[in-house]
Amino acid sequence: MITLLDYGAGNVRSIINAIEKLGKEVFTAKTPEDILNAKKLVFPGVGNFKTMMDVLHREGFAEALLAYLEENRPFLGICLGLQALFENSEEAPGVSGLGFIKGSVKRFSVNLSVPHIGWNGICVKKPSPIFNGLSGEEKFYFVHSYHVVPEDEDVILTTTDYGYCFVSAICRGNVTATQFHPEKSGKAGLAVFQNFIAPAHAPAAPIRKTGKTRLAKRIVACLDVRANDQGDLVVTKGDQYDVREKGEVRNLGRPVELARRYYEEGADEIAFLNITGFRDFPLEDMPMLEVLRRTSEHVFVPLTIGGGIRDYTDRTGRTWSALSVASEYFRSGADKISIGSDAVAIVEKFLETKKKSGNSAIEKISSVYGNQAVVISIDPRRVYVDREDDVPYVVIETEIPDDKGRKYCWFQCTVKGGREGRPVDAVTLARVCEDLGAGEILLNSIDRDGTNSGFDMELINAVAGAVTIPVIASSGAGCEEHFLEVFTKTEAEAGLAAGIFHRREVPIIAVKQYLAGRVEIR
Ligand code: 1PR
Repeated sequence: MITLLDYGAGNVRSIINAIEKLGKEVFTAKTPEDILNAKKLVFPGVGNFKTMMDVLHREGFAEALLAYLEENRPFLGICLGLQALFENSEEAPGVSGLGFIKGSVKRFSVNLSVPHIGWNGICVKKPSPIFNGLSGEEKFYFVHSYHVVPEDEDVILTTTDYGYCFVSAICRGNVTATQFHPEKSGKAGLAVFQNFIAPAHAPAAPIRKTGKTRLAKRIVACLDVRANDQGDLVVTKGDQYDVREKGEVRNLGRPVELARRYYEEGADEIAFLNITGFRDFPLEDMPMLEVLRRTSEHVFVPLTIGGGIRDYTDRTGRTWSALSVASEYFRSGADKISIGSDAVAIVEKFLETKKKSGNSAIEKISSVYGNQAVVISIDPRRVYVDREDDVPYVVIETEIPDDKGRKYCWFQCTVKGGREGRPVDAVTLARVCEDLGAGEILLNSIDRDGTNSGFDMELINAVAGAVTIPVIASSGAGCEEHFLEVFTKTEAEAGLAAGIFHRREVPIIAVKQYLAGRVEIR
């Protein structure tokens, strides 16, 4: 029996699923005594350092946890569960951590996107049974803006490079804690859990004295999901957002099965977009929650879910906040939520009032679950103009003139699945959303969607150049070369595709094989 300390933030379902997949039962600690009685304790953390420490103290968990650690009993901390062991964090000045390890937690100070999101390597600094059977060359999934800085070098188990070298796991006696998420790190992550439960009879990963690790470019498989005319939830795919063919919604497969297939084929992340979420009541859309729950039983890479995340009033007159909708998605297995239409409304309001309301879905969800959990999905369309100063938007000079020969365009944001254009451009939208607390941009293009003609490089460069958070390039992938192009000619950190994967035209593995040796991949 493994005891899990769940203080209520984020996605612990994946951890439970990972441990259960390995044949162990998980018991969730509800009282400090449960911690003291644990045989093996897993402490995952997501979100904000202060929120976590407040809850640990309020529930009496902090004292019990420290007592458990001081007795050198088996412990696996994950992400914030590593940071909690330290004395303090720059994320919450004045708030004390558990102080079990001397040292502090610092924000990344790099000329790179922060949060550090994605698959990166580890340099193992001392032998540990937690890495039994691994080569030490595997990549693990990270998502964090802060990293630990221990005073005592002896506790360092692994380091990772992101701008500079930082400590990505520590170990002191039976206490091990990782900055990366084993529950989201595919087979290598499952091996870490297995070793925590019962170390494999295999050598520990070799120690690496030198060498740097590199963050991989991510390949994301996207599943646009909606009910078809018979009421079944299906994966569909549009051409420039039109998902109907001969009047019928295209049916390209079942969401859970398809997600599992993409995980097995090596997808680094899976995104589900509930494309009619804007007009449905998402919390009544139980099949979608069920899809997430069932997917997270077998898929151990990050899951993003989008569609319908906004404040709304249901048929009975009850009001739901965007935060409560997001919370339900996180509880059902999502690691990140993505906001589309509502982000446009939020930005329009911000531009009108010139101030942050503090109440928007972006601000609220990021303050509870962390910036990294909030993705903004943008659905822009090119609008051509004669001159650069014709419109009050960010205009670019384009190498792809329209049929009238016009060489300037802006990228108009749309809502409701591209049905309605709004007076805001994609570059401004991305900038404002970053400022409000978004952690990542999923950048679609209605012009390129489903065309197989390649990503819109000009759009991606315009947006990626305006923000410091990671950008996922989406729409138009037709072959392996398109991924190479987007990773070498833009700052995009991930490439997303749908049609070519669903139709089995280009398998994920073919994309990976083509990129290997050309760009860093997992
Ligand atoms: O507005 O917050 O309810 O969210 C709705 C979400 O659904 C948005 O993220 C929006 O992008 C998405 N969406 C709405 N309508 C459609 C549609 O297709 N009719 N799908 C839609 C967007 C775009 C991509 C697609 C890529 C790659 N799909 O995610 O997967 O373009 O496709 P490709 O590789 O085949 O070119 P809200």
